[in-house]
Amino acid sequence: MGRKFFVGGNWKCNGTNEEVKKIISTLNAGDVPSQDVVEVVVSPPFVFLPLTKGSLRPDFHVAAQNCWVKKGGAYTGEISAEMLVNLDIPWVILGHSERRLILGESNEFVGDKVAYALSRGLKVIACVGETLEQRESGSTLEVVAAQTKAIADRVSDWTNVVVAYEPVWAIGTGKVATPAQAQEVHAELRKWLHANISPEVAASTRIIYGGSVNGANCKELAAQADVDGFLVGGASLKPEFIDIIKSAE
Ligand code: G2H
Repeated sequence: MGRKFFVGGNWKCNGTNEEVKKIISTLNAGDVPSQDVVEVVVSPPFVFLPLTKGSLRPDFHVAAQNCWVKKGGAYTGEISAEMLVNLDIPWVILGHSERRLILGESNEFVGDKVAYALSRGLKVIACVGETLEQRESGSTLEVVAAQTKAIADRVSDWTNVVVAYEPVWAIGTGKVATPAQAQEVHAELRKWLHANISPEVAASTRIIYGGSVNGANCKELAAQADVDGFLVGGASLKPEFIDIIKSAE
């Protein structure tokens, strides 16, 4: 079964109004493969969602970087899945390691968020990945399996889920996983989906790689059999994001 290449741009907590307009105009002018070949989603900070949604080319889509775990209400500082749906934002990134590690989001909490967001009709980029310590102690697969299981325990329909494998030691460090390291974990994750969910979900779910992806290293990573795209941080703020999108071809 063909899995359409997916490229996400995670702008994280960056940008001014002027800078966001500039990024959008660069994206709008970019010559990229058609939507039949690649699905592109960019994720600005919440405050820039309406601006981005309103001025971004129609073949690119928009994601929020997080949302609340249940229906909105008295949760100061949170943004609900309902609000994103109301603004016609189709995607949300959940379980990014910066939220897991800095804000203490547990596997179970991320699983609950993924299930709730899907139940409201959002599509989810669900992030998993091990720290350097976990890799060095040989527990990479155990860690990503536990993170994925917490989602699988709460989700039965995987149609609207993209899994982003982001080794924490490769995030924003310039230390990208080698194509072989990425392929190894992606293949193991797909095996896990096959054994624990279904052969169909394993074959159709996109597993994308994130962690210091740039215009220079994307081609070789994209050539790996189980790498179905990227979640790009730093380089998604720069014109080279267009080159990364082109690695879909
Ligand atoms: C990983 C990635 C985007 P960067 O967090 O999600 O960021 O490409 O800057 O390592």
